[in-house]
Amino acid sequence: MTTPHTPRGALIAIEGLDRAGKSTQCDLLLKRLNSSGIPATLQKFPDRTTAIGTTINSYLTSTSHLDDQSIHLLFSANRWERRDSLLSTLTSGTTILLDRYIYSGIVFTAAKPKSPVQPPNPLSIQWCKAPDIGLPRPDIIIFLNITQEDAEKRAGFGDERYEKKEMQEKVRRLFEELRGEGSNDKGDWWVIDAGGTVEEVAEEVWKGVLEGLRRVKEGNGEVR
Ligand code: DGP
Ligand code: NA
Ligand code: NA
Repeated sequence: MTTPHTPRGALIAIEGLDRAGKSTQCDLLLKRLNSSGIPATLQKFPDRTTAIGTTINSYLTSTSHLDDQSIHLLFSANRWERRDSLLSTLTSGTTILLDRYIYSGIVFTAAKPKSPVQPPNPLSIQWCKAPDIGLPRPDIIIFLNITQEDAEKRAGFGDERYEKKEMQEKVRRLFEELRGEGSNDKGDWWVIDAGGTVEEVAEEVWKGVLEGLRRVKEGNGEVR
């Protein structure tokens, strides 16, 4: 007797600079997946609801200080503490949308000013990547691309620690660098112009997701 086989869910990461509209687009995409018969759920990172997330939140809102290395490891730990639940959700056939993931983890730390230290540099890309090794890899990465000018015009810009022009410019360059490494990462990057209306962006995101899912199915035929 064979057990009926549930195809696994897909892991879809949404990345971008601050104020690119990630959370809005995640909500819309979540609804669209579910109404299209693809059961899906949302996981936001950092997940500020856990004990580690509470520490991260007080760091981001600048009510506490932590050295660059410690906060980096806490951001990573915040993803690790969700790993089992991510994997079991995927196995049960539910697709997961990630509002930020390891790519933010890498670039936001690597963008920080480096202290003059002996190699190995503790803020190098290589160092930044290390603690996330072993976390589930996304099938699809959507990058919402917004200009610095547009980001600054959006409500709330500047509220949190990293929302400063110089930092965001470094983050932008580092994201470009990571995307350039594309073939090292199994997941395909879909770069979407996030300067349009909410509806226009949502349409482009949807097209990217459908095409991404099609490619994954072509690859292993497993995903829902
Ligand atoms: P958000 O809640 O999506 O606005 O993210 C809060 C801020 O934290 C945002 O500026 C991006 C940054 N961030 C997200 N994930 C990480 C991470 O893993 N490491 C670091 N250093 N920063 C992160
Ligand atoms: Na933010
Ligand atoms: Na957000």
